[in-house]
Amino acid sequence: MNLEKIMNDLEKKNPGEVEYLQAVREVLESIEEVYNENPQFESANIIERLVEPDRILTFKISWMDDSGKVHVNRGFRVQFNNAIGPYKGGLRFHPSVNLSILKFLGFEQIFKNSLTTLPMGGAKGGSDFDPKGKSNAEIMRFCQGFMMELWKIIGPETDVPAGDIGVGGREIGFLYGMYKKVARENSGVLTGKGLNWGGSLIRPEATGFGAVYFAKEMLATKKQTFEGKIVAVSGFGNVAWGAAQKATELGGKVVTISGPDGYIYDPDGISGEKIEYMLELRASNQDIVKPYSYEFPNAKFHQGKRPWEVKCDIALPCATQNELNKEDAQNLIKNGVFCIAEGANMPSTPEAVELFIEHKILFGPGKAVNAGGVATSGLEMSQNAMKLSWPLKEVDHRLHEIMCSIHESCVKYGKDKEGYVNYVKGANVAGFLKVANAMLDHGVI
Ligand code: NDP
Ligand code: 2IT
Repeated sequence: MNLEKIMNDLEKKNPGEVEYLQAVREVLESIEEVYNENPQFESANIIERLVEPDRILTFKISWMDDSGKVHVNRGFRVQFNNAIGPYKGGLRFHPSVNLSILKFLGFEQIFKNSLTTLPMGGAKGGSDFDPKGKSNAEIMRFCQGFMMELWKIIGPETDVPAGDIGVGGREIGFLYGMYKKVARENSGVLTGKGLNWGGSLIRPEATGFGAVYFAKEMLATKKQTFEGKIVAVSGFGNVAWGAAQKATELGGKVVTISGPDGYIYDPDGISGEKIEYMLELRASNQDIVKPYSYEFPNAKFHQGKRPWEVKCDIALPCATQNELNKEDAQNLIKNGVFCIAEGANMPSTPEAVELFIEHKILFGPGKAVNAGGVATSGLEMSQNAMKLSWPLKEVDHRLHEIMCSIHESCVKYGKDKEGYVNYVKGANVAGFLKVANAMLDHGVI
């Protein structure tokens, strides 16, 4: 593999798509060795076929706000690769959404979904719509407009979207309502649905719970547990909430949450009613981390700062891409961190990842650590196909088993001669091999 030539060609073809190029480079660097050992991949031109999405749908959403003003947003669905199953991946509503971000997320999703052991291809979609400060009625009208375009290319055996940043249970409800009206079927095309209409128990918690289950496995390789550990979490959304809850349950003390405006340090630990309060904050659609420090006076709000300056044993970045840079990594290492598990997608910059690996710290990349979300989406699809619902214990047990199996795959392909597990390499190689071999089986299509 001529990595630099591939990257140069890709940069020319996709100018300015920084996040997408970053995600591709990370995967290619990891798989270079196994790719070169298997000439059948090169003969079938697997890399060029893998980095090009199967198709991208771009569309316009015009919608009216409560005052009668008309707005226009852009919607996307990137169907990246369906070698091992129907396209599957979330929808993100955030003003920063563009094609580069959705292509990076869709590309990551191919390997993440492959790791889950379930038959799901990779996709991502969303819009530059900003849910912040919008009323329920505005959100509903926007979701309906979005689905009026998206429904044409999705289906329970074709492409199954779910949530991501800015898309939670409420949005999935509005999207699903419109889908079943126009498609005239009720077979569960989205995941993350409400429990009364085809949703799965544990799906809302699954990404955060799964991330902590994965971190637990990483810690066990060093005979460590969460018990008594100081845990720094970023974000205060769906993933951060589940991670904080499970880390606390396992005996850890979560001392931070964050938003784009800064972070909260709570020396008493963020647990119980405080975690519930996080949910209230999230649901309010406002700029919101600050109110936490009014509600719980021992907690301090650090304006414009990130939680990585706090002394902690375990760091769980659960907010967004590139939210932990080289300087943050240096701070964490200096303060004695020994495990980083990425609840978000690509939250650490390549320089930060390099530092963690150089210092032989337990570092779990997003596509392995946060795969519990999409895995439980896969379990929701299974339940919908069987037209039944599993009890909570069964879903949680399956999620736990899947996270252990992903951990095993990472160790299998990532352990070096000295016994250090490079989870980035392990996850990328394991994810890649399954997809690449499926592509070979299917011929040139
Ligand atoms: P949410 O919308 O529920 O929460 C995202 C959180 O991150 C919000 O608190 C948001 O605040 C905050 N945030 C956004 N930008 C920044 C920033 N620049 N700095 C600090 N905080 C920021 O999304 P999720 O919890 O669902 O998603 C979080 C991450 O997890 C994303 O990377 C997502 O791709 C990933 N993920 C999600 C899965 C899921 O099942 N939901 C599954 C796997 C991964 P604000 O809204 O104010 O900007
Ligand atoms: O990034 C992700 O894995 C998600 N947002 C969840 C995708 C899904 O289909 O459940």
